[in-house]
Amino acid sequence: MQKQLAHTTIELIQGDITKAAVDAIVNAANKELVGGGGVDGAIRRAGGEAIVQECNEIRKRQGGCPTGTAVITTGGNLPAKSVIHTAGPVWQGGDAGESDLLASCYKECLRLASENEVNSVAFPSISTGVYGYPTEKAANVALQTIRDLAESGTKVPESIQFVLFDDATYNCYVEALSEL
Ligand code: AR6
Repeated sequence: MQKQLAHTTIELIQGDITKAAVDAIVNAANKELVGGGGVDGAIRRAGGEAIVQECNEIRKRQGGCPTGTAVITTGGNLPAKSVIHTAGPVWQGGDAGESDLLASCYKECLRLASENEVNSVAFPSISTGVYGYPTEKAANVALQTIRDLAESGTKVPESIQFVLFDDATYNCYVEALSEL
């Protein structure tokens, strides 16, 4: 499924983000930038040591990647040239600023994308795995944040994909995009 928002096409795909042939893929990382499971583990395995090394250098230089912010590294052996790592919020019931922090992840990733001449970017469903953010709510935050940016005239990549791993997640994003 896809939808045009101003100059940006949003496309929903079911699959494995490590295979995405785009300028940059986004990693649902942690604020320490140490490898984890889920999509983070898959990206580090497929991308190789160059990604791990750059994350280690960033951690030494600036201490990591606070929740709601993002950093960019090489894509190593991935088809994507770069990986944008962002740390999503851990779901704590919804009253701990989770939605603003999740929106900030999408904004910061897209800001880094623009600064680095990224014309096509692929996102996973940030925070909805280990971090427990309800997928339906997260899909609305993700898509509404991108729509607001695209329609405000902020420079955003021409192509934004969501590469969603499982049926339930894909279906939540289809529903949210249909209602956008
Ligand atoms: N391609 C696309 N999506 C994937 C893939 C893949 N190869 N593998 C898993 N997903 P999660 P979080 C989906 O847990 O909730 C890590 O340990 C998965 O099904 O990866 O932000 C980090 O190091 C789910 O829909 O990320 C952090 O410590 C979505 O990606 C922590 O987990 C996000 O699930 C971050 O947790």
